[in-house]
Amino acid sequence: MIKTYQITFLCFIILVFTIIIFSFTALAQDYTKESKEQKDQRMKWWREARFGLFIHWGLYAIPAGKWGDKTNYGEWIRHEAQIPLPEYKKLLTQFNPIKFNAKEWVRMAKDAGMKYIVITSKHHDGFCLFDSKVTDWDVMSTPFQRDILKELSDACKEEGMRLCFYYSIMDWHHPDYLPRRDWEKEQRPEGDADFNRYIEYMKAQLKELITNYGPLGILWFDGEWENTWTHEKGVDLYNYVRSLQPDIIINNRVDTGRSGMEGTSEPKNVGDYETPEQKVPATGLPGVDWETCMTMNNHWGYNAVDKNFKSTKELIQLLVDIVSKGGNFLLNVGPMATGEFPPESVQRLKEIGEWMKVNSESVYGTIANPFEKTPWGRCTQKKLDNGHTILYVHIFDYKPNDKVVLPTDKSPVKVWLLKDTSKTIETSLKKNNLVIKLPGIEPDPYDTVVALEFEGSL
Ligand code: FHN
Repeated sequence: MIKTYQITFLCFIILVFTIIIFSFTALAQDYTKESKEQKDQRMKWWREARFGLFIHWGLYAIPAGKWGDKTNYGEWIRHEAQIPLPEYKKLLTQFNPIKFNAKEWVRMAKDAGMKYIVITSKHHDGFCLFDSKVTDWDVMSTPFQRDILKELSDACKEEGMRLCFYYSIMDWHHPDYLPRRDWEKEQRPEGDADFNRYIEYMKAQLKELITNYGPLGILWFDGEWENTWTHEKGVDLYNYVRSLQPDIIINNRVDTGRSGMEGTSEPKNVGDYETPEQKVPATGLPGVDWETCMTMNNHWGYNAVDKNFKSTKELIQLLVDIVSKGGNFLLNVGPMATGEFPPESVQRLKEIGEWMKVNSESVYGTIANPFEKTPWGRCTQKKLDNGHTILYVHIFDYKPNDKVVLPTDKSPVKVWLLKDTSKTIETSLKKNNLVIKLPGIEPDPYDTVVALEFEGSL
């Protein structure tokens, strides 16, 4: 007669073996070999979202760009101002952003029409905005002593916002990271630095980030360009992160193939999407997923004297230009040391949100437009389940009662103005072109959108 305790022990052994087998399978799987359908499913929310908030925040917000007699620094201040590590570490005792309010940050992003937030969990200086058990170079060693990423994670969950983390491979603090900065080789000799041990440190932190704050939308890698990082290490890290959260999205900067600010990779490189920086590819990047990341002024990290902010009109037209070419827009804010967004950023996010309230359907879930040149603005398009296509005509410089010419010989089955559906809009076909006669309305100051529904594709 088998005793109860024997059955219990047998079940326990089976459970342990199951967990071990699953773990080895998950770790051994090569996620770069997934099918198109699997990737499409994983990328679905991202392709629908089109618009996200980038946040660069850390100790560098304290000097706010100023060191010595210079004021043009940003998040690279420790390297560019050649600040010895012991000097830079003094900033730790000054980090106390008492006005930080995660709910406020998430609300501002949501009200701006943004669907995901990418925040620097650790930038190149190695400082961690989260409570890491593998380093004291983190927010818990500051007077603030609150886990910023945990508070942000809770606020994102509450607001239905996708939380994503930026993580720098390059690390100017960790003793095992190589190479050292040229100017500090004497102050910080390599000693017994072991890059493979640094990779284990990175993996331990990535496990913390995915396990304690997830599920995450994106792991946004950066700092991948130094000679210690290789394609093989990139493939390994891609698979490691996917083994922890298989449906996570990872950008192309996990690997070594990024061509600088162009952000494009070679076919052999891994990463789920390309990352042009501070620029919009002239004709988009056909056939691949891509996201332009851009600052509002000239700095990623907060700089107190940089008032060169792009206007709301420029930012909205950038969003539309990027989306019209099939890309996502990741727009950056560099919060101040107080924990607040700069007022210029707050104002722009609010104004973008007012435009998105009326026009967001012409952004979300759209794909690259079918036309080459549209001098009066841009087009975005959306495929409907019934086989119809909605074309959104974005007129940047709307003149009431003017005409807009589209290079198509198709007639729409329905035409309407997003900002005022009561208006009747006349269209006519002339020499294989569709002419839209614009109603005499007060145009939107940034971008007036006319929607046209067609049967089939354009
Ligand atoms: O060096 C970083 C820089 O500080 C910033 O984080 C940008 C944002 O994409 N990425 C790197 C430069 O390509």
